[in-house]
Amino acid sequence: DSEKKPTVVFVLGGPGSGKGTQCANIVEHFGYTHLSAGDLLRAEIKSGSENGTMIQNMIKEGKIVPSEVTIKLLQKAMQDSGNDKFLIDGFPRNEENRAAFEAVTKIEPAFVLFFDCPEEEMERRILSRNQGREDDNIETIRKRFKVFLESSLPVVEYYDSKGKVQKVDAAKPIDEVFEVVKAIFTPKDE
Ligand code: UP5
Ligand code: MG
Repeated sequence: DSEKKPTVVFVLGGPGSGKGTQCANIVEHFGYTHLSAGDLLRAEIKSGSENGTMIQNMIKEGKIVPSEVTIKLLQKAMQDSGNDKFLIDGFPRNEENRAAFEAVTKIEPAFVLFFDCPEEEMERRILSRNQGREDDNIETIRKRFKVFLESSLPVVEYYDSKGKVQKVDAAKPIDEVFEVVKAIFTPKDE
């Protein structure tokens, strides 16, 4: 059809790599709407929806919520935003997420922003965050790391094989990471 498709950037990286932090910066400078799949799922738990308990249990175990649930939330948030440029943070987390999103929305990402960070640093950040997240305890953090390595990194590798990954060293201080991110989003002349 003739409807113009929105621009989507997938923002991926391990737990605590700084996805949410950097997305907030990108929104301020480049007019994107930030959609954190994890935030949308946590809001769904709070809303008391019928899926809430299932989502809560999966997040507590560091498991990946079924694609159809997450994709519905993302689609609704995209429609409600009125914008046509999105940072989708923390999704797709596995091959099935990726294929389902493409099949349902017919959207392919413009590129993938990948925050590369050593596990010790990510663990330190999460343990000092103190925002009351139910998955920010050492047992769940270990499970999240395992799922990231086994299921989510292959998605990054898939997009890398298509030349679509912009990899950023995320172990540096927040402002230094953003300098690199800013250059990626700044339109180049010719
Ligand atoms: N911080 C950030 N950058 C820093 C820097 N450069 N130097 C020093 N400190 C830095 O940052 C984490 C902390 O580190 C903050 O205190 C920050 O100030 C500091 P943040 O920006 O929050 O990192 P982020 O990568 O967003 O970490 P988050 O914990 O949100 O990542 P996860 O991927 O683990 O969490 P998410 O919310 O995406 O998913 C949670 C769970 O939801 C998943 O485990 C899964 O169970 C479920 N889920 C799905 O099932 N499907 C989905 O599609 C998405 C989620
Ligand atoms: Mg986050």
